[in-house]
Amino acid sequence: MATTPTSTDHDGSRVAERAELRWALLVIGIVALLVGMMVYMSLHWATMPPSRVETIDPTTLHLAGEFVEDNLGTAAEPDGSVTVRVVGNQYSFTPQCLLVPTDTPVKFRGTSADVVHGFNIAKTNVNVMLVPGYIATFKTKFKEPADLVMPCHEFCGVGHAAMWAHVKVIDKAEFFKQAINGRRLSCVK
Ligand SMILES: [Cu+2]
Repeated sequence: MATTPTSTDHDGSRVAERAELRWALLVIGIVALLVGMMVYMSLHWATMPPSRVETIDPTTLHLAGEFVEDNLGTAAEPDGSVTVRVVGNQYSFTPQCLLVPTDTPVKFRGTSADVVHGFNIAKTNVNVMLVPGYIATFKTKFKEPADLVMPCHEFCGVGHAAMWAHVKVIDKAEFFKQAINGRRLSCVK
């Protein structure tokens, strides 16, 4: 006995068609929203460049200015905060161990001497790119003493995987005992 399509089969395919259409519209909507966001952000950035861009000549970092070797590391500021200056180059960071206090506003200022490097301190929100020619800044606070690792997270060449440093967070009182007379501190041994 031959079977003929019943009206129920017909309804079923129409229901499926409608469901497919709904999902297709949803996907088109999401794609349109993302493209719209990209267009908006591109235009917004193109018409309003960042208000504060600090540039620096990456070829003379070691000769003069803020990033000469004996100015790198952690410095106590008169307002009680600290500034950490760091340089990335293929394939290490200088200093190799950053010393910072707990419970104190810390400002990182970093740059690169050659290619783009990543500045990331594990288990914290510190995450910024070191781009040659620009000074990257990042403000944060560390809650408790810790030994943290700081891997480069931007592929920077064949030695990238070996490019990382340490961050040692020590008690605030102990830190400021060491930081007298404007000394630049690090935990490099
Ligand atoms: Cu790297």
